[in-house]
Amino acid sequence: MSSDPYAVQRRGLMFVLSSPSGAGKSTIARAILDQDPDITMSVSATTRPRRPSETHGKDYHFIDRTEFDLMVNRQELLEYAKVFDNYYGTPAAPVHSELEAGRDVLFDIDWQGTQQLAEKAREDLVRVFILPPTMVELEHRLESRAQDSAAVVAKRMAKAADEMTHYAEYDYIIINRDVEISVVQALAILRAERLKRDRLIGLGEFVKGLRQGQ
Ligand SMILES: Nc1nc2c(ncn2[C@@H]2O[C@H](COP(=O)(O)OP(=O)(O)OP(=O)(O)O)[C@@H](O)[C@H]2O)c(=O)[nH]1
Ligand SMILES: [Mg+2]
Repeated sequence: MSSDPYAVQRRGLMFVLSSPSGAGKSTIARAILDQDPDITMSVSATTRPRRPSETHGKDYHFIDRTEFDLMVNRQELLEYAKVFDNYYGTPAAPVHSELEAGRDVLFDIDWQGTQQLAEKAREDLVRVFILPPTMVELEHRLESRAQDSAAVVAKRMAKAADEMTHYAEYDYIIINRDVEISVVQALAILRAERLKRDRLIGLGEFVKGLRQGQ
């Protein structure tokens, strides 16, 4: 942070991406992290088994149900929900330290978690919902991932239609026809939201300084 007494600083924001399974949320999230240095990923805790492609502590903190319940009881989670038979939750401490340092945090969480964050921190929250262009496209994407069994793909397809009904609880909608365009759109939302007057700290003093010729 600057030592300039009139410097304008900023509260960090919570940037949430949600979508039905396979709409491209994880790809967009990764691109945002690659292209913007001021946002970090919130690493969730989950009881879901780790996939071979995943790293503990990077993709998720893979924990068992007992540990998960302990975190809930100790109120260490900012939100949590059951998604597809497993529990997922956001550890609160890293989020708070990032926000306090004026950095933004990216969340890949479902609509249930987003509702809980909205109750706790509405003014710091920016909610983006990603929709697939068509259901046929969504099914193709789920099948081509090939990291889940056919039964799991079928279950996720069935749930996608339900999940999509929550679009109205979000601030922004991206229809992911072309992932490159979607990334540009997500970054545009992020960068515009950073400039919101309400997030800026010390603005009154800054303008006062300007008016005094500084
Ligand atoms: N509420 C909540 N949801 C989470 C959290 N972490 C992940 N999720 C959601 O749980 C769902 C399943 O995530 P995963 O098991 O990683 O599966 P995936 O293959 O990435 O599935 P999709 O991202 O839905 O395509 C996704 O919708 C995630 O957004 C969390 O901490 N809280
Ligand atoms: Mg995902």
